[in-house]
Amino acid sequence: MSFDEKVQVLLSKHEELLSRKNFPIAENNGVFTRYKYPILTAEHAPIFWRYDLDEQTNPYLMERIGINATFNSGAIKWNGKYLLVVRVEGNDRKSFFAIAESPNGIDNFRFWDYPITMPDDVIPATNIYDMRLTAHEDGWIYGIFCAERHDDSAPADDLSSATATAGIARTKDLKTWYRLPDLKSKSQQRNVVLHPEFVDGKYAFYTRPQDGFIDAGSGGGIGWALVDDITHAEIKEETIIDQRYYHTIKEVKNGEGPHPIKTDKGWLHLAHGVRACAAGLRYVLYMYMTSLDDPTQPIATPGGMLMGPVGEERVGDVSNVLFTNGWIADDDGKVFIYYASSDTRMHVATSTIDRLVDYCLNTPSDGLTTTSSVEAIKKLIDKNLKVVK
Ligand code: BGC
Ligand code: BMA
Repeated sequence: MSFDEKVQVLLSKHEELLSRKNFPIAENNGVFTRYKYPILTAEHAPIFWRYDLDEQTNPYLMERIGINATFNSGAIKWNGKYLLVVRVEGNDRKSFFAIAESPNGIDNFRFWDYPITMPDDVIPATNIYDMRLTAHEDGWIYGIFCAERHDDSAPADDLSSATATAGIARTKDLKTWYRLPDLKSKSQQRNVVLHPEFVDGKYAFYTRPQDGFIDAGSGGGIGWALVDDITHAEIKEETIIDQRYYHTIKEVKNGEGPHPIKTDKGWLHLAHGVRACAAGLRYVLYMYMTSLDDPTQPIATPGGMLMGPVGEERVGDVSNVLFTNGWIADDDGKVFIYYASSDTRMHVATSTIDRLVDYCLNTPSDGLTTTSSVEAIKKLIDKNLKVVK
């Protein structure tokens, strides 16, 4: 095969993958529907990001820049298209952001030609990841993401200690991004999300205070903070609005997913919860709702997980992980939940606002003990036996 023919084979195989139709999986629990194929994998990265397509400089047609994973993506509906700001990770373990666009939200995701050039002028970071997108009522689209740096206060031979800070950037067109100073906070922060509306005339952030780079420690859960000036954002006071508890799916850590969706019954939240086990940390997705009048007040706390890793989702670079930082609600009430499995690939699940609100309002809360879980099941059995017997 000639060099040109080999290039054609590469391109046509890639096109086959990109244009593959996705299918809903028949079995579902009435709450959400999973889809057969992941919507983005490392193989979806454009051929021209990875191969040098010049026979003179790459006679073996080898991959020159390997892509390892495509995961934890922010999401936004933009000019009628479903856009993800994907966390792409190269073989060099550096993450960067790149936009992938789909006409229908469930398949045919294609990366824009270039990844995002995120200005690094404020305080350079070693790695950036997990962007939450917010089209704020101030007219800007914000991307809040984790900026990670080596912890220089660690002993000289410790090359693993790091710090996590919330990076802030904004854009009007998703192409040119302006970087603002990182969020100032007494503690380290990951999973910081900007609320879409002003609250008391201020910017409102969901936060996740943490004692160290990994340990949430005394940081009690998902927090909330009002900020006067987004161009010099600083957390002065932080209230915990969704707490962690012993022996729950969020015992070790939790974090806000994408920003909540406004519904007529309250703000609908999607988050992740983490517990530790012999296999390491297990990440699952869960939901809660807060009041429209006071977004710091929980009004529904369905117990347990909404989704946990199943099948091939369970295995990857960091196994046993589902993570989400993007969803899109269409005007007709359909919701596209974008989630990543095992820090490796992206998936979609669909639902509706009505179903998710119903799920939140009618799933029993976690009573925190076996006894109360059994009581909740018995209550349902009592009700059902009147119907089926
Ligand atoms: C990884 C993140 C991870 C964090 C904490 C970072 O170095 O890039 O994916 O969430 O460590 O484990
Ligand atoms: C975290 C997150 C994600 C990642 C997860 C599992 O702390 O912020 O980046 O998906 O760990 O590795």
